[in-house]
Amino acid sequence: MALSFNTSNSLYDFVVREGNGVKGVSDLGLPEVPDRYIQPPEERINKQESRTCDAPPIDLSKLNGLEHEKVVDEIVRAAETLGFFQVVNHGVPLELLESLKHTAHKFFSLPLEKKTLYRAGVSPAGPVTRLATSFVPEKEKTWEWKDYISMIYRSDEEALQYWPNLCRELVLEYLKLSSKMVRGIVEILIRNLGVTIDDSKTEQIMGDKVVNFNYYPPCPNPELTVGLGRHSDLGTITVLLQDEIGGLYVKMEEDNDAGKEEWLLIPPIPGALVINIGDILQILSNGKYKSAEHRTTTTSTRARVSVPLFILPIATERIGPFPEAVKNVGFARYREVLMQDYMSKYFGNAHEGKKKIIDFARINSA
Ligand SMILES: O=C(O)CCC(=O)C(=O)O
Repeated sequence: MALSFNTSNSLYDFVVREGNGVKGVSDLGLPEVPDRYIQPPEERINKQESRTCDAPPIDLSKLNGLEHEKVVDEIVRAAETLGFFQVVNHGVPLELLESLKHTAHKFFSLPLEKKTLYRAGVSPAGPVTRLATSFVPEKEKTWEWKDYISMIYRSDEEALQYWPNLCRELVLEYLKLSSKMVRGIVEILIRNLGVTIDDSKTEQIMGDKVVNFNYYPPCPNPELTVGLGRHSDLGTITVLLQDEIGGLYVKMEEDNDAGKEEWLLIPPIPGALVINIGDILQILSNGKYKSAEHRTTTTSTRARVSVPLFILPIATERIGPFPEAVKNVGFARYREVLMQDYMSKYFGNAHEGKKKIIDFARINSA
């Protein structure tokens, strides 16, 4: 098909309005990406200048044995420093993880008319499924090389009715089988703040769940584009399943001696899940835990998939630092915000880094 995208409107129509997404662009086999995908030099990812994170994965099975305290320390320390860690022996069967990746590929290979049933604002399921491209294409100067579908979990019945046929049972099974691990990690982190955790508090912190299938199709110019721009995650924690291609880079809190940003590659480890701290847990912990900025590369040869599971408080919760976490520091770094308002801020902005978003809750003098 000879498509030339002479105007930004024609590209917008093809990618966003007609729902072809960036996969549609990739399938055209263009020799170069359209200008709209070319990142400014400072946002391009220099793989050569980045190091690989060499932290070994944390073995969660050891939480049940003599090394319990050591594993707790490893989790807490990772949350306080990089804000990212990997876990193995997490209780989710490896075949299930393989099926999720395989099914994500299958979903994005569906014919357009089948996929677009799940488009934001089109699906009869309203906000329960959301097929989209980039992050907020209406607002972004430069688009991300990524399509995704979000599946928002409110009940099994709703998921079974509205999520894509192809994956609804599998994703529900994943939610069920990962819930013990998720709860265990969140409880360890909350208890370490000196907060006594009961069922209602747990629900307050992790009442909502969203699973995405992210799809990064092959890209003719990986050096000029990003799969996902710099952002931190919104919620309490995220559990990320990545495939063997990899491409996830995390920003270290401190710049290097030359005053330059340092990005670490989180390498794919067979069978592991990546855990990262979200903005809300940074706020609840009064800044003790870090929600790190991260972003992803694109690749020229194969499509990459990843499956994040976002754990977040329900929209009506008021979120502010736990009094115990304030006491530890002596003052509050964040004010209380309504989760719904924080979400509106988050989804109303392009991926331009964490500061712009979390400053919404920051107390200026802190
Ligand atoms: O694809 C990845 O490795 C990261 C995904 C991610 O950060 C996100 O979906 O927010």
